[in-house]
This record gives sequence, structure tokens and C-alpha cells, in this order.
Amino acid sequence: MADLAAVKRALTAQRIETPSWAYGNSGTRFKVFAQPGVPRNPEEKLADAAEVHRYTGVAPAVALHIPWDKVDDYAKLNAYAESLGIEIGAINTNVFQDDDYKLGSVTNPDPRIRRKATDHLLEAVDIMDQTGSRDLKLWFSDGLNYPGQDDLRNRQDRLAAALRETYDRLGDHQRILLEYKLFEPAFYATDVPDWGTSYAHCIELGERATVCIDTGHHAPGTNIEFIVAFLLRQKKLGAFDFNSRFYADDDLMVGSADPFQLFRIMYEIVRGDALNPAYGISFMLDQCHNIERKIPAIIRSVMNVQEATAKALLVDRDALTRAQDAGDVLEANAVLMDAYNTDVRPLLAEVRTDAGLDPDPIGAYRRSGHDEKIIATRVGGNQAGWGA
Ligand code: AOS
Ligand code: ZN
Ligand code: ZN
Repeated sequence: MADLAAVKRALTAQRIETPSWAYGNSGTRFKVFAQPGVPRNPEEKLADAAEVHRYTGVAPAVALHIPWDKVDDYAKLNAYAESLGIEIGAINTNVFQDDDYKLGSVTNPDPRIRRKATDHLLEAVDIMDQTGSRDLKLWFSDGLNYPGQDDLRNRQDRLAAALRETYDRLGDHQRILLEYKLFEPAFYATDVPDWGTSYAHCIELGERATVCIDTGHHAPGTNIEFIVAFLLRQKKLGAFDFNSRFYADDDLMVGSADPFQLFRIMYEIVRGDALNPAYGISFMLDQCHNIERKIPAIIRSVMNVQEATAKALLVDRDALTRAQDAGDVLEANAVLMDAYNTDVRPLLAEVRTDAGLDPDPIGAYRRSGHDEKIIATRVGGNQAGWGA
């Protein structure tokens, strides 16, 4: 049996970072359905993130995206976050929304464009100095649409050079999280397509470069928990971008399409003793809420991660080891499934009540009147985000 008091402690200590862009309008390449009450500026995104933290108690950090969240005074933005009881988390860069980047950013054949892209990465580190952020999250849309379009290997050299320059600019407490993505927007080849490529570049860079696993960025059927286990063993897992996918990079609410996969991922985290924030893994959401109300969707996402985590913590690890050592295939699988099939909602309600929170975060948010207030007071919100 898992130790219930320890499970509760672990759930109380858990931290999940939410993304600023999930609070703004977003959509697909076909249509952005604007919602009433969405934030009009970074401050209002922080205010919405503070609501998520108010009702969940485990989401005190919000990731920013530059330039979508560009402000003149980051120290002031930081102070505002603090006044709301939250903090600024990872700084996300954007080297994909500029005409110059049609043929790539840091891998572009044109040295002028590579310089511009690398300068943006360096500027993001300057911002981190002001926000006190630890994490620089890099995602490159760079890639090729056609065989022969550019030299695959030269592009790796250019990528390595930009990463090196950025890494060397980091302060002692700062680190790079290098994300990978199988395809899109490039369709033939992507310059950082998989965890192996990200891992190899991180090894080359040094110990403050680690891999970010976006759960939506794999081929169908990929065993993501294996990647988690492998990277943990190598001490090269730095972060997650959690979201859920049916087909490709759907960015839907984490745990909605495949809660069992999320449980399997969180089990490897628990197995690797990597849940506690002190271990250094950043559990971030990277989602877009195109048709549902955003704040309750983000609260739901946080709860989905908590539920998967609670189930992972409930795995009877001694019984599992015994069954595995005995080669008892069915029993080992049963031990895991017993935990997965446990209804952990009452346990999480208890954890919330113990922390002085409402046991029902979404209900509490709905009753708070915040949604009505933002709809009435925020006129003209259409902050940039995916597809905006
Ligand atoms: C893109 O597909 C990636 O998931 C990025 O992590 C992210 O969505 C983007 O950089 C927004 O900041
Ligand atoms: Zn991502
Ligand atoms: Zn993505």
C-alpha cells in the first residue's frame, strides 16, 4: 500500500506552470473564435493565471512568450505578478512569426537572418535577468518542405552555433529547455524533430541544457513514458509542455484524449523521484482553448495532471517490484491498473480542503463571478496567440 500521508504531501507540493498564451484568443489556421473577456495585455493574462492558482493552489507560475508578452518594464510586470500571488516562469522565444524566417531562423542559410534570430534568443535571456526566470524555452519551427531544399547537416551546425552562443550568455541559475517537434510547419524535415536530436544538442551544450517534452509532438503510438524514463536516467529531462492530442499538435486539454498515457508518464516521474519542484523539472501546460472558456479549461487541465499524479503516487511500488522480479506479468500489470482505476477525486478534494481551498475548483471559479466581471470590463481583447 502507498503511504497516504506521503501521497498527500507530494500532491500539496506539486507545481504546474500555465502558459500566458492559453489565456488569449487562439484558433486554427481556419478560424479564431474570439471570446468575450479575454486579456488585452500581459497584466490581464497574469490576472487570469492568478485565478487558476487561487482555485487550484498548485499553479503559481506563468510562462511568458516574447514578443506576445513584450512590455517596457519587466521588473514592474514581475512586481505585479508578485502582488497577485504568482510569479513569472519560463520565457518562451518566437523565431517563427516573421517573414524573415520563411527558410528558417537559426538554421537559415542567410547569416543575417541567423544573427537576427540568435539576437532574439539573447534578448530573451536579458528579459529573464529582469523577471528572475530560470528557464529559457526554445522551440524552433525550422525545417524543410522539400528534399534538397537545404543541406540537412549544415543546418545542424548552424543550430549548434546559435545554441552555443545562447547557452554561453546564460547566468549561473539559468538554463535552456530545448523542445522538439516531429513536423509542422515544415513537412519534409524538421531541424529538431525528436528527443534524440534535442538530447544530443543538450549534451553538447552542457549541464544547464535539458530536453522539454511536449506531449503533442510525437508520431502516433510513440511511447512517451519511455522517453521520460530514459531522459530521467540521463538527468536530461528539464520540462514538459503538457497537452493532449488526437491527431497531431492538437494542444487540447492535457489528459483529455488519453488520461492513461498521462498516468503512465506521471508514474515514470514518481518512479524517478522527480515530482518535487526541488528536482528541477518544470511541469508546464502548452495549450490553446479555442472553443471552451479559457480559465475553467486551464483549471480542468491542472486538475487532470493532479489526478494522473495522484494515481501514479498510489501505485503499490513494493507489490509491483515483487511481481516484476517474479516475472509475474499479469500481477505486475494488475498492480499498475489498480492504481489507475482508483477514483482519486475524493483524495484530491481532501488535499484541497486541507490547504484551505474549495474542494471543487471549477465550481468555485464559476461561483466567484470572475468570468462575468472580465466579460463586462474587458472590451476589445484579442491578444496574439496561435492563429490570432
Ligand atoms: C509549438 O508547437 C510548440 O509547442 C511551442 O512550445 C509553443 O506552443 C510555442 O512556442 C508558443 O510559445
Ligand atoms: Zn510546446
Ligand atoms: Zn506544439
